[in-house]
Amino acid sequence: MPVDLTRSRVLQQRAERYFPGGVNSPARAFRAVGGDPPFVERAEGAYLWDADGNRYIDYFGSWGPMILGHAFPPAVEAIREPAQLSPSFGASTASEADLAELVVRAFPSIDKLRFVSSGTEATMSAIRLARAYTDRKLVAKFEGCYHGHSDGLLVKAGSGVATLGIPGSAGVPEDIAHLTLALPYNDAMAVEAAFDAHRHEIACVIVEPVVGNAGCIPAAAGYLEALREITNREGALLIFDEVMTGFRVALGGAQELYGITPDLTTLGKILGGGLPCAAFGGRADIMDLLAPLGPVYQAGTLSGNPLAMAAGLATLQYLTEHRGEVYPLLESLSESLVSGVGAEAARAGVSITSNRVGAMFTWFFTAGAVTDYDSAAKSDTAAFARFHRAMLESGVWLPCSQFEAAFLSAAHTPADIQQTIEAAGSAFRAIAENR
Ligand code: HOZ
Repeated sequence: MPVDLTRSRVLQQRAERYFPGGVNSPARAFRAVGGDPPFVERAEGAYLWDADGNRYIDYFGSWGPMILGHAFPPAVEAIREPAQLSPSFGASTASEADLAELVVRAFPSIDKLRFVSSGTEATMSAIRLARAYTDRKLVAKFEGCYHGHSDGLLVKAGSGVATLGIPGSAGVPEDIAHLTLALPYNDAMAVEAAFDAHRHEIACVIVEPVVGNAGCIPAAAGYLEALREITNREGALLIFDEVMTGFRVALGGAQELYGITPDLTTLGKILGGGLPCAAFGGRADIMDLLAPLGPVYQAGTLSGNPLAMAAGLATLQYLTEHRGEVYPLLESLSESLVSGVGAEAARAGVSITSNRVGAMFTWFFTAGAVTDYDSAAKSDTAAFARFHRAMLESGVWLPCSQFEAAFLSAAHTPADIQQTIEAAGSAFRAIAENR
């Protein structure tokens, strides 16, 4: 019985009158999977309800932030008071240092940080700092990694850029794009070769230490260590973009999980507990180049916004105090889900490859190992689209692209996992029968 999306369809048509594609961020449009995107009315715990009253088990979690589930009561409660006291002052509040304290405690590589409102701001500011610190121009990034939509970082980017098959972006001048070197992920030799070819020109290497924006792709053993060693040796900065992985794969992100100390880190998503908040931070000698102490300019009216600080604080406080329960729970639920769905695919004779690090994961519709963007791009995206639609029909909402990681929250229950595995079994059988 197809899920009724009548009201969502009307809302989408109305939205298209005002917004290009009817969306305020292209990853939300269902272009890669087809059909109408449900319009969300409310969410609680692991569930979303759309405008037609359909309920879904949510596996995209607002693209990452909702690690404790939607409408996490302490976060909802925490924003009440600052909302009444006025949601923005454009002046400093004590809550900024309160949140910073928790960030610095979780990320020992961060001496100082600055709050911004989005991951895009965080990464573009980190790059500017790296260029100023090293007095070099080039930036090395990896194919399929997505670091927000600033000009220089869209080169061979993942996320919506990969989903929509846009080769970079129109409107980015060649003079800017050629300052970015896009290298294959998980290939340390390619990084060595780039430094050989551009001696003393590469300011930084920016990496998602677990890729989430080409689907979930873990770093191979020794790869992040190699990036650390090469950048140290070559006098370039290593930037970990932990907008997705921060507070997710471990409280202290991928750098805690793998024991690597980057020079700069970008954070977002979970950091704001669902409100617009991100940050970049790292060694004090680099961060102190920022205005007003130093010559690198960066600013934002809503940076350190009191509501975002309050929601972030409630979320990070809970994660810090309950890390011993939350992360093992996320690990075991995610393991059951990913292996259960994998077993259903095998039973139905559908080839998939499951990648997972903690509570971020992807089922790639390809038989081969997925270790970089090229291997991810071998996925049968039409089969993924069929899978996505079938899962939605069964009340399970996955990210609407093969090239976006799925996320699980601490609010998901074993019953949700079981329902999802059963839904996947039916979806795989339908795909197999149609073949
Ligand atoms: N950058 C997000 C996915 N990787 C997309 C966010 C959105 O479209 O809401």
